[in-house]
Amino acid sequence: MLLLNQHLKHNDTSDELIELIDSLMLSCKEIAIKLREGALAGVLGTSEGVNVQGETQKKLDIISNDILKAVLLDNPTVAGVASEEEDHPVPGNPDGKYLVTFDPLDGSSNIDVNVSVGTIFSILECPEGANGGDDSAYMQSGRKQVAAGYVLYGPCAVLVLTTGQGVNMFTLSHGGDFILTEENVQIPELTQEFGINMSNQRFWEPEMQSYVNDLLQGEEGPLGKRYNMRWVASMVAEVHRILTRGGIFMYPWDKRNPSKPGKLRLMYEGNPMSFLIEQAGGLSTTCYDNIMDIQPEKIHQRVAVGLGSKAEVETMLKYHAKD
Ligand code: AFP
Repeated sequence: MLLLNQHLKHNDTSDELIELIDSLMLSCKEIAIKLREGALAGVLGTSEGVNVQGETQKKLDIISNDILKAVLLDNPTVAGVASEEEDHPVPGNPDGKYLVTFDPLDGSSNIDVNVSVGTIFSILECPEGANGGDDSAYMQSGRKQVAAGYVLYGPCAVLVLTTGQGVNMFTLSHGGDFILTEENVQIPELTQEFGINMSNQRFWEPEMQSYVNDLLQGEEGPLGKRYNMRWVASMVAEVHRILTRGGIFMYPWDKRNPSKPGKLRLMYEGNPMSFLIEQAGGLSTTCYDNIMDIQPEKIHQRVAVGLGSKAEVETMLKYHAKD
């Protein structure tokens, strides 16, 4: 039985990074407790607030954000944090080594119906002399991530983590420890399962429409096999399914609002999930560029996402290839 800290030490993770991951997990355990209590703790439902993206905030979005902020900003390694629920980054220790971006409770529209949600995080180094309260400090491509992961709050709470040396899964025990349960996770190259919100079909680019039409044609179509479809509407649950049994997940560009290329956010959804997927042997793309190669311009920047099993993502990319 290997505890998270022991695993990180075995892999020569620096003491500072271990300390930071410890704080992140302390926050996630608190969030897990709040989620478990649900209606008993009066935490379900919608708050009065709207976040910077104009989305209604759930009470638990705010509670989770407050927990993460308080614990992380108390950690001397943290120079600043940027969250989905904060308009601007919040500075921490001016001498701190790391910046943390996070989506405190991804999939929160699912809370009231008791479906899996998760906390997604990405860790970057704070550039020399930069201020963790300035957007500019965070404008680093996904390739610069030091570590990334998520905690999925499902029937059990699972941490999925990469520090750039593969992907490992840790299950939260009754005693409050994250214990290594899956080592060096690898995504199967091929799949017969896809996830996309089909209700947006008419807004997609013709290339994506054509790819999904072919998926739906199954064994009679050009792809020659029957596909199944899953859509949880919590990205953490979709990525977890893909890491566990393969598949392709897409939240593509759509024309509903040209200023929002896709629904998902680059800094705390696209980049950390792409880091995990690539480390597990998969691919993650906007359909045109590798997500982790994008040079960010805004903290809350949106990005089109297509990720999962390598061969399947490559097939999707062929539909988008410009001659
Ligand atoms: P919420 O956190 O607002 O529930 O959004 C979840 C999410 O960002 C991502 O986790 C899902 O994959 C996606 O949005 C679901 O989007 P649809 O509501 O269009 O299905």
